[in-house]
Amino acid sequence: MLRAIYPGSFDPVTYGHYDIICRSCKIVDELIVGVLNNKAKMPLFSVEERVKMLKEVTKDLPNVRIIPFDGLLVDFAERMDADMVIRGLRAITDFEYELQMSQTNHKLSPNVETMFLTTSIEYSYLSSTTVREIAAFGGDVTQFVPQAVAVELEKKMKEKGE
Ligand code: COD
Repeated sequence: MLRAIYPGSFDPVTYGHYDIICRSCKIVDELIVGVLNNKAKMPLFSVEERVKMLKEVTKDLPNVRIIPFDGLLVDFAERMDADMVIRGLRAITDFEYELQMSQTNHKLSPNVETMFLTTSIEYSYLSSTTVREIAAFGGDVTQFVPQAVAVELEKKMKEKGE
């Protein structure tokens, strides 16, 4: 039984994240999408909202679970009895941060291995930050995020008066 954690902020989940989720859940028996609850990062969506969107988007993937976490990723991985952490790699700009993170996590807990999946070409430019910015200026985000997320983004921007 191979269990992996795919951790992130997912603020909000994009087609880039969804692509990594779909590809990962074919490799492992169980994929836990770990949603960071870090209020210091001042996310646009609360952790509950991000979890709800991820559950909606992954509802047809039977071996995927969505679980919020706070604190250290290695502690979460241990609690979940995970065999590895999966991360997505877009461009060389991701590499330095990801390398540092995987090596730090490995130092903190030698049991935690990180596996990288490279982005699919069609999503290599895509990030939650860009999506939030497009939505804030009233742009169409439907080619970047699933429909359910686009609806929540529109609601959120109206709430914020943007
Ligand atoms: N294509 C492919 N992959 C993508 C795409 C895309 N278009 N967009 C994003 N991704 C990948 C990212 O590279 C990442 O692997 C994953 O999807 C999630 O991305 P984000 O941006 O939602 O999440 P991050 O990078 O902000 O998540 C950071 C963590 C929450 C994992 C990290 O901060 C953490 O582990 N925090 C807990 C505290 C801790 O343990 N700190 C010590 C770690 S060194």
